[in-house]
Amino acid sequence: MANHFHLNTPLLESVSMSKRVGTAVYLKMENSQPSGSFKIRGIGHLCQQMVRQSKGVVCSSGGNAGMAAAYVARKMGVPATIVVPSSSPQLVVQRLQDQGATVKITGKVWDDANAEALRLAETEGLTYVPPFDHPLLWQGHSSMITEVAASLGPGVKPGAVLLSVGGGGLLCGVIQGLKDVGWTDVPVVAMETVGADCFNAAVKAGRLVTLDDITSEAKCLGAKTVCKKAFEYSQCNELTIISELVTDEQALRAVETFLDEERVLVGMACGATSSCLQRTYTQITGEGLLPTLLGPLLVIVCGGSSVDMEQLTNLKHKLQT
Ligand code: PLV
Repeated sequence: MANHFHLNTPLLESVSMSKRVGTAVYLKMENSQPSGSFKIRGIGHLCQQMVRQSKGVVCSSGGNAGMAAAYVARKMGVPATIVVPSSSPQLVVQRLQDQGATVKITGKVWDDANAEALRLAETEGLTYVPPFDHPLLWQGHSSMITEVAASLGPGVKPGAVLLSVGGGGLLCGVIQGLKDVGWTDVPVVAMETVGADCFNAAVKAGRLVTLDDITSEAKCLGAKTVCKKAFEYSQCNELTIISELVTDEQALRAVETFLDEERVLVGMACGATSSCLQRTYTQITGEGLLPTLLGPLLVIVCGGSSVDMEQLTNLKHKLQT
């Protein structure tokens, strides 16, 4: 068996975004991972440590963590049960089944599905694979920053990292990676959509906040409470984490722009991240987002399997963009 499941993904310079923003923009193409998103880095790492003797894994997911767990379990030869909420599109259920997983639909949002996954782990003796809240996941995700450092070469450091936040696992992994390569002074812009904004709510309140509901169409960002570690990082003086919100409409427009400019179809989570780059340099540095920019912008193109042309058309119709 290979010593890891993820790929070393390309770091591409986006000519269109660089031109619009007025500074170099680099895209870390996590959409090209075998399971369709960055999640395989952390989940692959966690499963390698925890799953060897297991009779099966159970993962609760908005979709993409489940895709990673199903892929890794198939490669390890263990059965996978993925619990998703009813808000996950049928497309995701189909893709999980295609990976050989048993899919269970429980509740309306991820938190409901997670309660069921924990119950199954207990009653069926399955290994629970969390989608975002575990140190092994963050350690696995951190490899994406080590790769970026190797791709950029010595002496080049990003001016900021742009990423999306669901439950906060990606944020924690990227921060760990920044620590590993000595880039803790690089600001992180943490993007969420309105209605899936548990990190922003926590930052504003100065404590963990549980949202009443997930009202955004960015279902894969739909955890009601961000993980404690992500919140702790937001309170840490040595790090600069800027929490930003965009509307679903803005995220969807960014998905379309990304398709036109980069010829890649991404989901709403990536749309939330890349919507930041619809702005100009002056807007980015002048509107309180970033004080100055001392290097290229690094965008984590997180990927995702919950989008196809039909889904995109449905979303456009729903949001009337
Ligand atoms: N999705 C998780 C959590 O959902 C999941 O179960 O798949 N980009 C994509 C494509 C994602 O799928 C996710 C999370 C994120 C970004 C955000 O990552 P996180 O949860 O580690 O902050 C509820």
